[in-house]
Amino acid sequence: MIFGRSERGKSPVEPVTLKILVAGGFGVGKTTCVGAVSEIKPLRTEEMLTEAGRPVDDTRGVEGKNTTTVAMDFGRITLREDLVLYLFGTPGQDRFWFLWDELATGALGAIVLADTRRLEDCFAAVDYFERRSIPFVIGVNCFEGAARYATDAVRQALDLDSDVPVVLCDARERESVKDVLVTVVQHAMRLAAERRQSVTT
Ligand SMILES: Nc1nc2c(ncn2[C@@H]2O[C@H](COP(=O)(O)OP(=O)(O)OP(=O)(O)O)[C@@H](O)[C@H]2O)c(=O)[nH]1
Ligand SMILES: [Mg+2]
Repeated sequence: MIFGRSERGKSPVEPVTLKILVAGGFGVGKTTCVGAVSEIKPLRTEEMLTEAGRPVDDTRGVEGKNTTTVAMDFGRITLREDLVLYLFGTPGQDRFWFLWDELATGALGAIVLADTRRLEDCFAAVDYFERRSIPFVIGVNCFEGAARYATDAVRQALDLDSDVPVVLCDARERESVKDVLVTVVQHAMRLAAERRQSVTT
């Protein structure tokens, strides 16, 4: 072993690092999602929801929730030895919109988490990524007690382009979130290849 070289003399693989956003409405499971897959202790910026915030914080449908993200979540996952994702969870509340442009800079793609009981809460995130041509997939976070809808019904309700992947997931399950991340990376790669091709032809 000579200064960090592996025993067999192979040069260490320099991984490609990609930035992925985890977005969606208030309390849809963004912080949970980053925490479920991150291999490092996720950085969180949670603050207590207070009585003072009640008039501005719309907690309908998430009454059990007592903290909220005020800046971002940050985590990391190695998908393959040569591919590392940095995950940035956005704050869910409208009053933190000013942070989004900062977080979105350099992002390869995004997951928009959706709760079918409050589907309209993810409209703003969908609009945001559509306008900026940032590839995104919809991750329907299947809360217990929420009605299950076919992915095509969700696609229709959100008026999505036919090529936007919609996947069902459980934000608490590592493997489930990992599947959504693989989907977003593949989708972004496919779009990038298509865009390259349309430039060269
Ligand atoms: N049953 C169930 N509960 C979930 C799931 N995902 C998240 N939760 C719970 O829902 C609540 C909200 O989760 P968070 O991860 O804080 O949501 P968030 O989107 O980060 O919220 P904000 O940052 O405030 O917008 C927490 O109490 C979670 O434990 C899920 O898939 N199923
Ligand atoms: Mg959060």
